[in-house]
Amino acid sequence: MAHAIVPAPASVRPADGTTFALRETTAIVTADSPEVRRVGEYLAAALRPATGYGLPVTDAGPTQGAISLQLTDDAALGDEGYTLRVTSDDVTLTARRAKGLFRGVQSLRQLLPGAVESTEHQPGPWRIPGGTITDQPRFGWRGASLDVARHFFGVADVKRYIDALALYKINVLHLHLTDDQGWRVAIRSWPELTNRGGASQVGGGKGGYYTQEQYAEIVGYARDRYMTIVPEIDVPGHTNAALASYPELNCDGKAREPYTGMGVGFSSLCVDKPITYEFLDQVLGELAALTPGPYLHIGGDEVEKLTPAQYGEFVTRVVKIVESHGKRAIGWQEITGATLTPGTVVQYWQHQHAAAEIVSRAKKSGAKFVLSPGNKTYLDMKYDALTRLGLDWAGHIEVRDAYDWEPASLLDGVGESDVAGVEAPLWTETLESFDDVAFMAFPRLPAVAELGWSPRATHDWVTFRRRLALQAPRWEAMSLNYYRSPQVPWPN
Ligand code: TNX
Repeated sequence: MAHAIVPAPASVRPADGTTFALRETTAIVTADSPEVRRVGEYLAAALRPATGYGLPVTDAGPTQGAISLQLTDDAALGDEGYTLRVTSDDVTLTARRAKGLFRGVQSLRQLLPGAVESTEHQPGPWRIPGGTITDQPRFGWRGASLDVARHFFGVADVKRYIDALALYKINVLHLHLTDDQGWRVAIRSWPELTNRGGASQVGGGKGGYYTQEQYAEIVGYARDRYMTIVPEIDVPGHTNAALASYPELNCDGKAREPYTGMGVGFSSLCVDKPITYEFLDQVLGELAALTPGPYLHIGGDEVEKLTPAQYGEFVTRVVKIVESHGKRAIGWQEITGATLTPGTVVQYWQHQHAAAEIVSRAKKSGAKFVLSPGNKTYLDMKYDALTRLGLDWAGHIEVRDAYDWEPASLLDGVGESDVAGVEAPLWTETLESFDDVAFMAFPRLPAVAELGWSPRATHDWVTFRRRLALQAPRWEAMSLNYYRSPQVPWPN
């Protein structure tokens, strides 16, 4: 299997027996555009350490013998599509936008031996199989989320996760920034949120938070990889960290104690107090100003302390606050209990709940779905009974479970055009290190990434697991922890 790319490209035409070999003298030639040149530099930086080659990036040299990155006006490729042509003489990557070239570069990386990801010099040879790939995504939202509230993960860890996600053409990173156990992004008008609310985590460790500069650094790092950050401020529940930081946010005016357990559903903002809405306006306003992406995630899940009417009114108001700051709202499926505006996105997660009402209410308001079914996409679920990390409320999720489902027929009444995309959440109640995160995400994250990117016609477990198996040498070269599922024919 020469073209072992994940997610599967829309079309691969191999030229059997033909290969292009990277050499000492290979150049990367780009279109005369600063953005395209940056993609060329990204490719060169990815390949230099292991190959030891100079791989000069130039916008002038001959394309003969080179890897060339060019722009085309072929509208059929869309914004993220690309064509990758490999002959024995040269490699030509074309797209309408730099973004498409960036996605194509990920395919190119995967056509090289996995050892190319090593940060140390490797022997090679560095052959790329010949042929033509034409590719573009099925869905525009191919997300992963990371809970930095239950356990805090610093900027370096988030960047590492972004790099691993980019390889699988993920284009949304949803950061769960606040929860009962911690508030992880500094808000200048409410400094105690992080001073007090950011100072612990599940199990009682010291927690942490991002300064606004650090948050901006994450946003910029993601943007350089054509990935949108969607920040989540989870309200009205999951708010103990805020309630512990400011007594005035509580209905009884008394600050709560910091929480370091793993329970859910016990906290709520005080929906009757005007200060609650001033608070939200200022928090969401600061976050909107720091976030170039179009969405703010308002959570809305698992509220046990409010009546349905109180909840509905509250969420309706918060959606308006988000829009007053020029953003669109996304929330967990429970937000269908509010009056939503068109352009709002509903994130489906709880497969045990009757979906019919959620679907009809979302569709009535013109909202689209991001699909994160708990029993398929929750990367924090154990793989099987023996998995040391993770939870099991949605069941065990082996690699095949994460892969074998179809987004356009998951929910009755929700077809292809109602689906914005898919997202794989990673909750971190039981995860303390980057190695823990990677172990739960790999290899299931690539399975969900493929459902988001690849056309339905390519869906096939037997070929998927073979392509997936060939990612392992790459993960080893990247020192990326992963679960050696018995369902996957790993190469060694
Ligand atoms: C449910 S998913 C939650 C999270 C937990 C997760 C653990 C969702 C909207 N809420 O608060 O961390 O389960 O799997």
